[in-house]
Amino acid sequence: MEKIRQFFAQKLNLGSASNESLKVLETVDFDGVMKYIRDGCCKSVVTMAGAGMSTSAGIPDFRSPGSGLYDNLGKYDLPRPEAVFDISFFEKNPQPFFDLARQLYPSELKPTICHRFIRLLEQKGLLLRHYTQNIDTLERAAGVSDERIVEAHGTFHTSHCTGCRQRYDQQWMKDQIFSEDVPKCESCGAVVKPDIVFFGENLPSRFFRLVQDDLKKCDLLIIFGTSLAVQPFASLVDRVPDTCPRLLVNKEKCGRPNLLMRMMGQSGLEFDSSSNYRDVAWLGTCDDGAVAMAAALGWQEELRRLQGEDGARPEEAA
Ligand code: CNA
Repeated sequence: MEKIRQFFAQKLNLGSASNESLKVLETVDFDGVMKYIRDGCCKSVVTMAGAGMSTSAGIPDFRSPGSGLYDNLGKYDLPRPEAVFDISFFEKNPQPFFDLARQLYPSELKPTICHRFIRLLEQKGLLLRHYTQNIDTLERAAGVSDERIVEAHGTFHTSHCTGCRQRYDQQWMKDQIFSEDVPKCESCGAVVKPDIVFFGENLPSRFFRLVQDDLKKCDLLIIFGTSLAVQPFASLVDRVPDTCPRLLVNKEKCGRPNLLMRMMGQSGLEFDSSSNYRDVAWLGTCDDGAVAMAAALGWQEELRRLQGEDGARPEEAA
């Protein structure tokens, strides 16, 4: 009965009294979340990441005004900015995508301090899973283990021929991108496409396989550097238990659902609502946020040591 009351109270936004029993943070702010971690209240942290986590590695995001990709596609004469990542457009004309990839591919793939923080969460035994929309492989480069990462929008790590499905590795694709040609399969001559998810393609089966159980178990959700504008990824924030605190580390507050999302039953993040009992926004860069968290948790030295690493995973370095 209590559960039913709580469900309706939350849906109807009835206010703080009804949420009191769901509240696990002493204070609904950054310090409250840090205390929750320090007190050992969470063991299954899920992190969500977007392009903002990699901008300090020299990779622009999509939507930041001025520096974001969507503001800089004029010369490609596209029907709309998103077309460059649209599978039906790519099938007809892959050139703009590879031109853009050449421009964007960083000369050095160096993880940021925030990527190292994810590795540190794993080393501390707290990271249940890291869900990333990023395709830049920087989590791998930071040494986060494969089993902890879900690359929800695919990855540049591997590529496949669109004809015979032959697989190619990241170095092969990088060499092709810089050869200024559209990459073609060495066996059948068809276009080779990086294994990233274009608009109009399905997300990897690994995402759907893991998401259900992971989010049910999640006892702290940390969201880094995303506008939460792309579905179904953005809807993950709604799938954690009602008692799970949600910390956003981003340059701007986001996560409020639009009308369509509300109609689909999504509530999103509640920072400024009077009934908020668990959502915290830390506004600033992902790197500064990671450093602030490490300081609050007494992990600075370990984070500094990880940052000094070259990124090779122990098994690769051996
Ligand atoms: P987005 O919509 O461009 O949003 C980025 C968000 O990050 C915005 O809210 C920014 O304000 C914020 N932001 C930018 N820089 C920082 C920073 N240094 N610290 C904190 N916040 C910052 O990007 P999303 O990831 O939300 O959109 C999803 C798309 C973007 C996915 O499909 C990705 O594949 C795609 N993408 C990925 C990459 C990458 O792999 N690095 C780069 C560009 C786009």
